[in-house]
Amino acid sequence: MNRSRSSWDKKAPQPPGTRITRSSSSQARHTDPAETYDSGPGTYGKQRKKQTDSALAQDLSQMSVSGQDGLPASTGKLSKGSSEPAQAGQSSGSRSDQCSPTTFAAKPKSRGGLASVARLVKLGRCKNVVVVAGAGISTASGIPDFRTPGTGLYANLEKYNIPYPEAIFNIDYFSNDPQPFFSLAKALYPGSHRPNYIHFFIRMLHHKGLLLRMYTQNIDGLEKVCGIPDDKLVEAHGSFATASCHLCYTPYPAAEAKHAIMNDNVPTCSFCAATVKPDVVFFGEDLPQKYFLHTKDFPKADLLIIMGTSLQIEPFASLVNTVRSTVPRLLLNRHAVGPFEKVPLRRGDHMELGDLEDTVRRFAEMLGWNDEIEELMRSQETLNIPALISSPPSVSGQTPCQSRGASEPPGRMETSKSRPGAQRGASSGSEETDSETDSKSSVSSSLSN
Ligand code: CNA
Repeated sequence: MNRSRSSWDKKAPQPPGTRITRSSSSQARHTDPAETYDSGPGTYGKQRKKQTDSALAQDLSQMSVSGQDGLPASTGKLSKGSSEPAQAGQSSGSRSDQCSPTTFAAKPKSRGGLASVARLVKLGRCKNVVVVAGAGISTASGIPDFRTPGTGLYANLEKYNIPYPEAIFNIDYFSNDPQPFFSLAKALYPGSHRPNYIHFFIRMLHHKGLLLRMYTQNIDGLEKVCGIPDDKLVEAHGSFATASCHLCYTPYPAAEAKHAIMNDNVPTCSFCAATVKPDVVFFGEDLPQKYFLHTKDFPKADLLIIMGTSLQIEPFASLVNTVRSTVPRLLLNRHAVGPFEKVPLRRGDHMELGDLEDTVRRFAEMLGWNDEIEELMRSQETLNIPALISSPPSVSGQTPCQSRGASEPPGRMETSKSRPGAQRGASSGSEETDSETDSKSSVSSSLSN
């Protein structure tokens, strides 16, 4: 039985109840052994901090206050296909925005949104970074996304003989005819693609001890291949790493499921004989339990980076509205999506539009991380790509008919027809922290660029 959209809304986190101050979030900082080679905030002395703080104050004075709490409690609808490229609020992304750590502190006026966020990171104001990602982070690895016109999977589905694009991930459709999904799965199974610069940038966030969690919609497994540890990763739409019966959820050896699918056979459940599928979440299915970590993570986040997603799939898309209203949100994508389609942008919202790999590379250069990322990539080049398929059914940690949200409130995957109220109560808090002041300042930069 499917739960309705509104039932999910009721289960949505209430950020004010879990508000944390900047100091408490600092205490919650995650550490990593690799932090010993951290080239981040520690390299900036008091004098530089003073300089940059005065630049923040300057930004603040230039800020257009009309952006303050500009979003109505309930944001506009984002229906399928409505995410046309938005121009307003777009930062230039021009090469002139490229700044070395030294230059952007000296020339604050030339900063774009990307540089403003880079500066916050370098100032040590972002220690609980949450990354929200979609198929756009893997197109540079040669995996098509869903919705990019021309190259996206939805534009190339004739060969699957399905009535509408989403049918390929519709559980009822699959129940009736699994072949379209199995044909697609053959192309998507992990093992033949390599993580790209964007994946390694996220891994570097972890190395620096700044990654609170990455929430990915991707099912390609490239986050794990590039070394983002399991406890830092939420694969919200599942993965090919495990498999189970689509009806009774009896686990099935993933390697056997892969073998059958790759050889055009249909794996069947040993318990009820229904079709087995990889544990990729379909429309109408519950999201994995781990997804509910978001109720703790998002209120704790001090920077949200959204990359390579059209924010069209619920409930995932609404996560971006559950950070505190003063937390900077950075969208890196080809075009504006979700709340970034609104004009004016919310205070603290930045977007850098253009090719994602190019943007992330510039971001890494601003942070002074580029060499380390390239070194990391080089060191992994010679490694074999793990297939990430586990054979024993017990690896999934799931039990039949229990795994998919029997006790916890399920989040079921839906294509976004309407956008639930943004910032449910998130702006009601009255405390203002240092990081909130930064957030205003960086918005000013965004609006004025
Ligand atoms: P989507 O709806 O196709 O959106 C992708 C977004 O990324 C779009 O806004 C694109 O404009 C943008 N984009 C793509 N390439 C680039 C680029 N090079 N530079 C900048 N922006 C780019 O996909 P979503 O992730 O939003 O949708 C969620 C679906 C997609 C999930 O359920 C996934 O399972 C599913 N999916 C995953 C993969 C994968 O695992 N790699 C591939 C295809 C689809």
